[in-house]
Amino acid sequence: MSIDQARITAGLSRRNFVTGVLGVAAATAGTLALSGCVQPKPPVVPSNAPSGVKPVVQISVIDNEYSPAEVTVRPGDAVEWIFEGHSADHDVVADDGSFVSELMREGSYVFVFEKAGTFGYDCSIHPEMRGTVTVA
Ligand SMILES: [Cu+2]
Repeated sequence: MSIDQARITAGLSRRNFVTGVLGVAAATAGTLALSGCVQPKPPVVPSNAPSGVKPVVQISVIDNEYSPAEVTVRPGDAVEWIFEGHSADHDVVADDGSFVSELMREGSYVFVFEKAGTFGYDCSIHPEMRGTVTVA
């Protein structure tokens, strides 16, 4: 190996080292930023719907939104979320933990709302996915 080649090799490995350190620092900062605002997901609440129940409203869970995002039902009505996003798993997590689905890419989750009120929910992976079920 000539002296020039040795210098080039040393320069390259130093650059790789710096890039590596910066990469670790960026990854650490990213983890800290995430853990700062994302709450741990509450426990999954299995569907409380009797078999054969007919949902009054169906909400599509797609990448990356609930459609429609706002629905209104009556006490005792069943709401069904149909998972049909193709690029990511999603779930339905009530702000108060009263209904919480598994992370899914297909399938559905049905929940019967007995109590009146306004129930906000989001996706544990994509906090920008927001929805509201109003029971009145
Ligand atoms: Cu999601």
